[in-house]
Amino acid sequence: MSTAVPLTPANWQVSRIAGALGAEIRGIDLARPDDDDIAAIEALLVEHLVLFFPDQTISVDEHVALGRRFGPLEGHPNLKNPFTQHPELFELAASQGGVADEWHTDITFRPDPALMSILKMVKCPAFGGDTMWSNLCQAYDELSAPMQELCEGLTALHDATPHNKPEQMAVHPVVRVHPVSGRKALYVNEHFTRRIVEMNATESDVLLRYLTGWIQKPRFTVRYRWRENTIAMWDNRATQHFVLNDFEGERVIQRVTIMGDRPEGVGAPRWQPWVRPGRLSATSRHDRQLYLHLKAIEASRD
Ligand SMILES: O=C(O)CCC(=O)C(=O)O
Ligand SMILES: [Fe+2]
Repeated sequence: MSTAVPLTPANWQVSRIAGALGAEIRGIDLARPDDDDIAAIEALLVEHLVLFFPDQTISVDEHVALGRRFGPLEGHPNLKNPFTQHPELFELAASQGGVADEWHTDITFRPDPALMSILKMVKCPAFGGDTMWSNLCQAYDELSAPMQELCEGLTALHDATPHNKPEQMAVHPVVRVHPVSGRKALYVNEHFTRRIVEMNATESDVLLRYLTGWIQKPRFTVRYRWRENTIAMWDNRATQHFVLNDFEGERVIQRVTIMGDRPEGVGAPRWQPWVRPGRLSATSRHDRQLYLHLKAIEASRD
């Protein structure tokens, strides 16, 4: 197998737009990418983590076809999709509450969260509504060595409470290893991550608050000012994103989501899941969700 990095086609212009992540790409027509274009995009995505392609007037069919070139697609597991002819296409409209103004990696309440997403800006407001992304590899790299070591040994429980489905849960490593670049990424987010499995509830709250706030440091981020018909692609294995809820009027995005990636940690968790000592009490409720989920995982193994 060749390990050569695919070359960026000579007629593309690639401009980095922030120190941490993000590049704008011009010179390609995403309605008709060939195999070399797809390979070049995959390589650029691993390098820059989020790519922006301005002035791409692709149709819904072309958007879905583009997504399929990168892997199997999936519509949103919980949120309603108005595009019945394309169950894989997901639309968010501000007029229907579709503003994702909390930092998150997509769909981490699933055992196999999204691998990447391709978003088209369909209607954008006259001002505001920018989206931010954060580089989770840099956020990990800049932690102190003892904090890195602690985090590498931990796992966390994620759930779909933001979609009113707290029963949908998954456990992931707190530090995941990117399957292509091999870089380590800090893999907890304020939207879906509920609990560090190996810690008591108060320790978990403090550490999660710290880590989910840490990834928001401006130095790790890029902020993108949209224009209609810009396509964005992000590597969902190594980024979080956030939409600024500072606009008036309508804002509509359409997204296809490439699924199927199961996060790998640095190694097995270094500690056992937290077990509350002593008898049941009022505070036992803080461990109930964790306890029930771990029992369900155990039962499914039997
Ligand atoms: O509207 C955006 O810019 C991004 C929305 C979002 O969180 C997503 O599509 O996953
Ligand atoms: Fe999102």
